[in-house]
Amino acid sequence: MSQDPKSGLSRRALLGATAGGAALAGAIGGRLALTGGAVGVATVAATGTAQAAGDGAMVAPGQLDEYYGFWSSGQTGELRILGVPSMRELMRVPVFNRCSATGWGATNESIRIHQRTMTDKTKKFLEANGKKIHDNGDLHHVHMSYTEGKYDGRFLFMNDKANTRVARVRCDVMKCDAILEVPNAKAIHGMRPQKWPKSTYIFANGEDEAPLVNDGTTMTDDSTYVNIFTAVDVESWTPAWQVIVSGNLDNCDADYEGKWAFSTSYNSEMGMTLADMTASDMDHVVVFNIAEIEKAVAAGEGQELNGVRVLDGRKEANSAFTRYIPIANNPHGCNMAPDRKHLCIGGKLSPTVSVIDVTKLDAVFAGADPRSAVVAEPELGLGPLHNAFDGKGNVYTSLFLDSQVVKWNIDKAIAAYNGEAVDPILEKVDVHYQPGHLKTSHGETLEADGKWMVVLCKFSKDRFLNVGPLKPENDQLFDISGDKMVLVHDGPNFAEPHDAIAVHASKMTNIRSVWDRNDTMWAETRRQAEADGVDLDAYNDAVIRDKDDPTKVRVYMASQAPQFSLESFTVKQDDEVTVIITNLDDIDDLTHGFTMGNHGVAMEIGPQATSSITFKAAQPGVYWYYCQWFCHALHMEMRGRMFVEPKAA
Ligand code: K7E
Ligand code: CUA
Ligand code: CA
Repeated sequence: MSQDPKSGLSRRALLGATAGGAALAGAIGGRLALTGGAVGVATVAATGTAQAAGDGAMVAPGQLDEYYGFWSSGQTGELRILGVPSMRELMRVPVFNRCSATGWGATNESIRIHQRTMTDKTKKFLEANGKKIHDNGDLHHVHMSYTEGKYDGRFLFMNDKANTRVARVRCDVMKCDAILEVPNAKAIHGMRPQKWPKSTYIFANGEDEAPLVNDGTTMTDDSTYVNIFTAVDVESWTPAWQVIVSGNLDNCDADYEGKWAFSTSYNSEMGMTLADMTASDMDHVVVFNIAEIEKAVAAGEGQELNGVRVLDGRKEANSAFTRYIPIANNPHGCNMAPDRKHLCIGGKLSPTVSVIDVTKLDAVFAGADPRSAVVAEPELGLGPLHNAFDGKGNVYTSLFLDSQVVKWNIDKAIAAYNGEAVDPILEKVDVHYQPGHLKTSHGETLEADGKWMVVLCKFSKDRFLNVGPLKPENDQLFDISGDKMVLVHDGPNFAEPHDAIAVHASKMTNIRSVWDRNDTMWAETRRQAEADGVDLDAYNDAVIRDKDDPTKVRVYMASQAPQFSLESFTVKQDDEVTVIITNLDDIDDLTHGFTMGNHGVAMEIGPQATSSITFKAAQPGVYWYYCQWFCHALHMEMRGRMFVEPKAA
C-alpha cells in the first residue's frame, strides 16, 4: 500500500521515516514533519472517560468524553456532534445543507440520496430554478433509533421544516444515507422515533395548513386546509401511512409501549393570522392509536394519495384513530417521561405543564372525557417550552420568558392537583438567555441517568466577546447529579441548535474509521465503472467518452498519498465531465479531497471510499485540480491538470 505503483516511489522513503512505522507512519508522519514533535501522536493514544474536575477543564486534553452529543443546527441544516461534558465540537455532518468541505449536496452520491424520493412537483420547481436539489434546510430535531426504549446506536433521524423532509444518518459512518420529501404534508416540524419495541417508524408532524391537493384550485378558502401526521418506515425510508388531523401539529413524542403517538397543536383554531392562532383559550394534544391506524391501513381504508394511504382522523370524522385532549393556550413541547407513564406538555402561553397519564388513554378511546387523562397541571413560570427527565421522577422545564429552568417533581405535582398542600417546584436557575429545548443525558430513554443537562439558549447577548449584530446561541451545560443544578459550561454555537441528545459512548459500538470498499453509498457509481470496464479497487485510471452521449466524459482515478493516479487529463470545451475518485489509502484519518480550480466543485474522499462529482468544462484552458484535505508532507504537490480543448471553430 505504501508503494506507489505508478511512480515507484516509497512514501516512507520520501518522508525519511523509520521503517517500523509502516503505513501509519506514512500518513501521520506527514503531519509530524510539518507540525514538529510528537504531539500529534500523543493525542491518538489517549483513552479513558471524563471526570468533572470542577475547574472548567472537565475533560483534559487527550481524554475522551463520556457521551456523544448529537445537536441539531436549525437553519444551518446540518447535524453536529459534540463531546459531552467537554462541549468540544467533534464533527459536522451535512444533511440538508450544501457543504464546501465534503462536497455534500454536490457529489453524485449525495445528489442521488436527495433525489430518490423527490416529488415530481419539486423536481420541476428545482429545474425551473436551475438547481438539482434544495440546498437549505431547517433541522430542528435529532433523535436516535431505539430498541426497547433505549438508544441502539444504529441511526439518527432529523427533520427539515423548510422543505418538508426527514433524513436518516447512518451511525457507522456518520453520513446521511436517506432523505425523504414527505408527500401531502407541509413543513415537517416535530419528529420522533417509535420507542417500543423498536423504531419501526418515525413520526413526523406537518406544521403548516394547506389544501390536501395543493394545486392552486383552492387557495384562499381555508376551510379546505388540512394538516397531516406521517409515519415513516425507518428501513425503507418511505411513508408508511398518514392521518389528517384537526388543527395543526407542532411537537410530538411516542410512548414506551408502542401504543400511542402524541402531537401538540397550537393552532386548533385553524387561524391564518397571529390573532386567530391565539384566539382560543384551549388548544389540544392529539393522541394517535397506532394499532387502530395500522388495522385500517391494512384494510385499505381512507384514500391513496401520492402513493401513501391517508386516513381521516379529524374530530368530526369521529374515528378510532385519534383523540383530542384539550390543553391551554398554544402548547409546544411534548415529552414522554422514562417512568413509562407520564407525558408532559409545555404550556408556552400558559404558565403550566400539563401531565397526561398514558394508562388512562384506553378509557379515553373508549369514550371517557379526554381531560380525565390529565393528572397534573403545575404552574411553573412564564413560557414553559420543553421538558427533560432525570429518571428519578423529576422534570426540568425550560421557561422561555423567565429565562430559567425549573426543576419539579411529577408525584408532587399530581398530589397538588388532587388538592394536597405541596409545592412541586424543587428549584429554579437562571439561564442565559431565553431557553428553547433542554435535554438530559439519556433523558428521553428508559436509561435516563440524571447526570447532565444542556439548555439550548436562543440568546447569548453579553456572555461572549461581541462578534457583531449576529450573536451566537448559548448552549449551557449543567451538572444535575446532585440536589442542585450547577452551571459548568457556556458553549457558544452557530445558528441555531433547537434540540440535542446525549448518547453514552458505550452505545456507539459500530463506528468505522475506514469505509468498506463495497459500501452501498457509491453502488450506482460502481455499476457505471463496471460498465465502463474500470476496476475501482485498483490504482487505476481511465478517461471514457460516453458511447450514447459523446458530450459526457467520465474520468476515473485513484488517490494514494501524495498522488492522484492521473496527473493530467484532457476534455473538450462544453463536455460534461464526471470525475470519479477512489481513495485506496486504508488507514485511519487519511482522507483525500478533490477540488477543481475555478469550477466550484470539491469533494471529500474518505479512506477506501469512492466519490464522484460532475461539472461542465465550459471554458477552454488549463485548470489545476488538487487535494484539499491535508494528507501528507507532499500534500501541496498532490495536484494535476485538466486541459480543456477549445471547441473546433
Ligand atoms: Cu421548541 Cu422546533 Cu423543538 Cu425550536 S422547537 S425550541
Ligand atoms: Cu491528498 Cu491532501
Ligand atoms: Ca391556539
